[in-house]
Amino acid sequence: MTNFTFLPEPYRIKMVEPIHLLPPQERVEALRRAGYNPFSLRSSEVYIDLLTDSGTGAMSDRQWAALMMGDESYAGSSSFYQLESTAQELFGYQYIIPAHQGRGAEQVLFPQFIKPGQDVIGNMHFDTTMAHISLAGGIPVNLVHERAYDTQLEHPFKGDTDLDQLRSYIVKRGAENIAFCIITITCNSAGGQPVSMANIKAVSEICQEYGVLCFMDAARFAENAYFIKKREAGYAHQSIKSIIREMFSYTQAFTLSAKKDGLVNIGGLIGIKDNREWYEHTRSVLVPLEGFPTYGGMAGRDMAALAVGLQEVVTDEYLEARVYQIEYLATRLQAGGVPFQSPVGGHAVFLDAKKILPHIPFHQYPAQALCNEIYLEGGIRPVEIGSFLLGRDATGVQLESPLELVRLTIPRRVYTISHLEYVAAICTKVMQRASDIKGIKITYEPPVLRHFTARLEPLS
Ligand code: P70
Repeated sequence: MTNFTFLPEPYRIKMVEPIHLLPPQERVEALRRAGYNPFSLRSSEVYIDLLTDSGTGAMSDRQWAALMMGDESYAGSSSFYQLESTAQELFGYQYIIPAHQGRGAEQVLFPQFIKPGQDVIGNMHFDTTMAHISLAGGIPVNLVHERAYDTQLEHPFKGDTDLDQLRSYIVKRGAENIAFCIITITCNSAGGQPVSMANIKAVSEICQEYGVLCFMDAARFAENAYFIKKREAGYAHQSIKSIIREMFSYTQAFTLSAKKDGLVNIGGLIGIKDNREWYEHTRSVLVPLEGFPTYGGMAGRDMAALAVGLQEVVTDEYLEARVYQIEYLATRLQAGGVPFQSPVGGHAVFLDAKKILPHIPFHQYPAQALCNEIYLEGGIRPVEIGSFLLGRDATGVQLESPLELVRLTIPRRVYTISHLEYVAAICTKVMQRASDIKGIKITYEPPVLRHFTARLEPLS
């Protein structure tokens, strides 16, 4: 962990949204009603909501002002052209296509490239990305370096793809059986871990050598660029913008959930570097799925706010404060003896439930049990990233996740250091009674993406 001096948030509060902590007995009842699945809690039952950093951020006064200037024209909205030119300039891509959110972008782009039975390779696919690859008939394959699975191993870029594995996988499988490679920045499922520039470049070169297309899942592109600036030799004096330009120069297309580093509550983008044919085709697929190409599922005002968000997110001042909050929480958790994926990434601290609850086997969902205890202790809502999220194989057998993580996801510009102090104190208290915590079992589950709506019950 780096030594740091105290860094106050670079903003002040202009409007407040009250939050309330329910009394302990009401939290017990709320969790029971929610089927021991924090996704089913009402937000009014949550004191500090760390479920996700997606669409939960606070917009700036400049973004709210832009919202009022949104052009709601169905076709040719001036808000779209503002967004298009901002994104073209930022990413260095010729073609920008709006979508309602990241998975909207995925469902438009992916099926164009995937033939049934082909693989889609990458460092580590996020779960909606996996779902869209599978829906298009593809097979998602993760080739992240194995150090991502060791939560105590210090390495600056634990989101890197294993280059030896990448090469041997392409050779073994045959390039014709691979639809494309997609690099997820930052690597969410491994703990928001960044990918180095050297690795992005090398993945792109290997793909090029074998004729495999190389794309980016770019949800947290600015946080990734910040880590390159801070951790990778040769980038300390480069601007975030020029780092972003270089990162995207190595890929041919991207999907982007604007709900993260776009600093807006809803929105997404597809970027195509220079292939006119892909662009024309993508636009025609967009119309029935997401909408006309100058709105693609977004309101004019949301596109206007996103154009401003893309400018704010690339400032050093914003990114420094963003990453500082995560590091601050990590430092306080470390002081309380709570183990987590280290070093921390850009959007969350991922607690290591395997280490905290070694007595609970994966099929009793230790990370889900820990999420529930954190809610009961202090009204904080984390999310499970482990075997409960992973699900079952085709024969119905529960899969074992290599990592059992509890994600304390920090929304952008929403909470202050004092909220994070509280979060650390609550997690430390739960840690102290960890040996008394019991596993949990599923009582109802839907067949796909079960973690959103499943119901569970604590084991006695
Ligand atoms: C998250 C959310 C979304 C996401 C992502 C990457 C790398 C694409 C998408 C899809 C989803 C989530 C998870 C748990 C609780 C709530 C929400 N990630 N690629 O929090 O984008 O959501 O806009 O369709 O991380 O990590 P979109």
